[in-house]
Amino acid sequence: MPRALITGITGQDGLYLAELLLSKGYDVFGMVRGQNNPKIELVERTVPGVHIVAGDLTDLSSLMRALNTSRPDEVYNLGAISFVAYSWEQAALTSDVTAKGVLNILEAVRLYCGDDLSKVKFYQASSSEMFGKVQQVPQSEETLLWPRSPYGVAKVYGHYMTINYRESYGMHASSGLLFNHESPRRGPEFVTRKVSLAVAGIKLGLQGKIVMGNLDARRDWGFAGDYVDAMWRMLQQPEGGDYVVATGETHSIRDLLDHAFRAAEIEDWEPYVDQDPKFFRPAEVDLLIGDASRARDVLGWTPTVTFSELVAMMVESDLKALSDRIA
Ligand code: NDP
Ligand code: GDR
Repeated sequence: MPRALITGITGQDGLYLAELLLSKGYDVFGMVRGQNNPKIELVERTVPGVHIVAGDLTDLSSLMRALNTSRPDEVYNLGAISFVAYSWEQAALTSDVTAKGVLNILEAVRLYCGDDLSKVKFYQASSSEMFGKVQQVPQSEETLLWPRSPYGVAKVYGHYMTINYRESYGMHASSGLLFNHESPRRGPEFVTRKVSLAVAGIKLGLQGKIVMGNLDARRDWGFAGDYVDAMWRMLQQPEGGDYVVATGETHSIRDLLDHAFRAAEIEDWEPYVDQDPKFFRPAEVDLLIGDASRARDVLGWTPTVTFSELVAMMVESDLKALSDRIA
């Protein structure tokens, strides 16, 4: 039975990846930080069978302990401070976790492997945010990185450190340059879920309006369930590598609002949407659209959920959850 250790198990991707690996017969270990983390209950309920291990990406010895307990064949580093807007407010903490945390886990894996670095395959959750002020359209593995936030800068560090461990030590280390991916499990601070929750609330008469930031930014949005499959496929290759994972379609926040309100059968959304400068970012990433040809050709990966299906899935899920709550 293969064994996997996932950092960030309590997040959106951690849960989908754990489900996928369990379905493939893996013994799955999920690393959880903090004392009595309340999200342990979510993990136990959603993916029963996952073994919880304690650890924090800022604490190297805790990572060594997590590795010694789980004895993994594959390590998926999904843990991060991942909310871009928040990264300006806590830039140093973001750097400690999202940048230096990658070095800590790479170093822990290297020390754990000793003389046999082929023992563990490593996945780093890199991001389209690294393209920032994009230097090429669409963005591929070859596009120059130009991050626009402390989060983006931290991810660039983790990305190059992963490549460096592959090149320095011959480690099977892969970096997935994943574009935005969403689901009904997305945190409510991210724009898609903020919108799906608000639209459901407005439809049910629980909420009057939604207050947004920049409606002109464009993103390449896919379904998280598809994207964790790409992570797994990377680690099944004979060698580590870097792969863009994206749908190749881009939509504005306005398009997102259009689709979400339409999914709740509300045609004219303008009266329900306000804007507040507090949701605008000091530096914006205006346009993301990925070229995932390499993932398609080498990994045999393609997305299965369209943008409209994704938005409808999220609105329907929130409508159902909110209706159940008020019933
Ligand atoms: P989430 O924000 O949902 O999850 C982040 C996870 O990181 C949580 O489990 C969180 O734990 C954990 N974490 C935070 N701080 C630490 C720490 N100090 N030590 C260990 N774990 C920690 O993110 P997603 O699931 O959406 O994303 C997974 C990864 O992929 C992240 O690295 C993200 O940056 C990256 N990514 C995500 C994309 C997306 O569109 N979703 C696109 C590209 C990259 P806790 O619950 O305790 O806070
Ligand atoms: P992003 O996702 O920054 O792309 O990072 P987010 O959903 O937060 O923002 C997307 C775009 O929407 C605009 N926006 C708003 N965003 C939020 N959160 N709230 C609002 O009210 C709002 N109004 C407009 C933003 O300005 C932005 O342009 C996500 C995270 O998952 C990262 O961890 C990951 O690396 C990248 O996706 C790829």
